[in-house]
Amino acid sequence: MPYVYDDQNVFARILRGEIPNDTVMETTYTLAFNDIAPQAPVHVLVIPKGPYVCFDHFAQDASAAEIADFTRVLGEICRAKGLQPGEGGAGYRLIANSGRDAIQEVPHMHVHILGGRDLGRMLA
Ligand code: DGP
Repeated sequence: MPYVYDDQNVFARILRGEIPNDTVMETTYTLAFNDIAPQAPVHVLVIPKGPYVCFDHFAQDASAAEIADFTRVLGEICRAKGLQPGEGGAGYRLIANSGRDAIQEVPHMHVHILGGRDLGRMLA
């Protein structure tokens, strides 16, 4: 069944400038901003600007340029925050809640970057 995108979801409204956000990085295809209810010292949400409901939708339908840009932004933010394990940082966790069982709250594809503390063994 094809995905149906709800353009009234909160991240669509952020992308249209209807709701303010604390932007961390913006590129042609991607926006990153601080989570409104941070679960760690670093808690950034990275979203594609395109209308993708969840990770599966993005992985299927996004262009190679969108996917490459999104991935690059994830890495750049982790490095900019000093989390990069290969360069002396303590690491980080990326989470893409997708669908009902993952309790995806906002139906616009997003990846959480969490870091800055011991995140434990739980996934989220
Ligand atoms: P998820 O369960 O993966 O769909 O998480 C959605 C996240 O979005 C959650 O951590 C809270 C965050 N969030 C919800 N509304 C807003 C908002 O208006 N602004 C910002 N910055 N974050 C929001």
